[in-house]
Amino acid sequence: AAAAPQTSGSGPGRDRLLLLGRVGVADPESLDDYRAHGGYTALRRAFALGPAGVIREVTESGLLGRGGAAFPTGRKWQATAAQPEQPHYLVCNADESEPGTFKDRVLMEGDPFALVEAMTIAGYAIGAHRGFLYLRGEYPRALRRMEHAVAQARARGLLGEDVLGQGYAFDIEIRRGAGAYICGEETALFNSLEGRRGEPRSKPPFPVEKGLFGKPTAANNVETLVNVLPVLTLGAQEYAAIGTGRSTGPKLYCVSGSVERPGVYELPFGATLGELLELAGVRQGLRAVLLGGAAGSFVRPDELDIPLTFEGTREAGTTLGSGVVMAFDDRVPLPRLLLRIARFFREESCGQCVPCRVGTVRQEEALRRLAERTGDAADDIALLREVGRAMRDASICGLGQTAWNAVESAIDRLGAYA
Ligand code: L3W
Ligand code: SF4
Repeated sequence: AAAAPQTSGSGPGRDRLLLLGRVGVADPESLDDYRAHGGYTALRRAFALGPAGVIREVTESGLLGRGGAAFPTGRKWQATAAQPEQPHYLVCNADESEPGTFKDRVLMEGDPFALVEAMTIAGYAIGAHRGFLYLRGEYPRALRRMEHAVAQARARGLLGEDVLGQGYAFDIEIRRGAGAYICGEETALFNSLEGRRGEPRSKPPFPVEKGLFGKPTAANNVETLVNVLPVLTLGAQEYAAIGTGRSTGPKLYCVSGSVERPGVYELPFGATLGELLELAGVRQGLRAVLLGGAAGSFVRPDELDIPLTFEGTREAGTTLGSGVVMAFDDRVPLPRLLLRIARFFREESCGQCVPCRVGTVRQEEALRRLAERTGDAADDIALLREVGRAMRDASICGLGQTAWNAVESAIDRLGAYA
């Protein structure tokens, strides 16, 4: 996976890359090169603003979480900072495991100091002195780069007892995941960090109140944190002018499948799906696009004018998720693809709650019968709907709640099995 060739276009945020600008340009192993390319100006501005000033900027920027759920980052930080209980923790969710995602990997491999700087700013804002980077186990190069960046920052006084001589103590611990998709769910991730089984906890209480080790915790995705750098260097107003009213700033997209140039693309919110696919070189015979990953939904080739914003995709009955865009041409057998998605959910269900544990098995069985034409198609589709509803309504966490999304959209929007 690599940062793909980008085009400029016109309008706010189109003239430069705010997230990928250093990827493939600055040496990811050189702190000096990072600084020569604008590194650590955001942290200096953060110290000048103070923690409350940083939270104000982030809130006014309109930054929404990039892990898939689009929660306002300023509100999360404010709620964590306001908790009287100590200590506070920062957790960076780098357990990027959604099928079709590789944007956080590109950021960590290509611009690791940016994440170190952004985590330091987040820690400062929420009043934390320890930050944990929970890194997907299957990302060895990202691990090496991040370990090197943390060590360099520590050696140069940019982490440790007295960051930048400002009297603020902050350090980062890197922990590797062990291959379980569910550990990307924030509370399962906390359990994993605490040495327990990686099973989601019921929410509320939300992590801002009781998170890692039961303490106030802000958990943010890698891309969310890296966005804080342009928020501070541009200022909230200039940042908020990029994108649309509700979805501000730049967004990374992981484009894969039947395209000429798969890779990570950066565009301001508001570009259309068709525009993105054109950049990636969509092939002839496009049959469907899976938006939002395995937990997302399929759209048809006649729906490419969907604006890529959180609200625009919602209005179109789909989701942006964390920015996965998988294109499929008419050579891809849809029933086999759906079966593969179902297998993923069945394998990755943690098994803690019945609707998901049993539902993901029943879903895969019905899809297998449909793919192999060994049952009654109408009965199996009715069963899928019933099981899907139960999973959506009664599962504890997002995995079970979304395990039927893609299949449902394939039946209703693409006419699979019709
Ligand atoms: C304080 C409240 N905090 C919510 C916080 C909550 C969490 C965030 C979002 O993710 C998404 C799904 C898929 N006071 C709060 C509050 N929060 N209310 O806001 O919360 P939530 O529960 O809406 O979502 P979530 O369970 O954290 C689910 C996406 O994740 N997904 C896959 C993601 C995969 C990747 C990847 O591989 N990189 O990101 C699968 O379901 O889009 O929308 O922090 O604590 N009142
Ligand atoms: Fe585990 Fe699935 Fe329940 Fe989530 S919904 S807690 S993955 S069994």
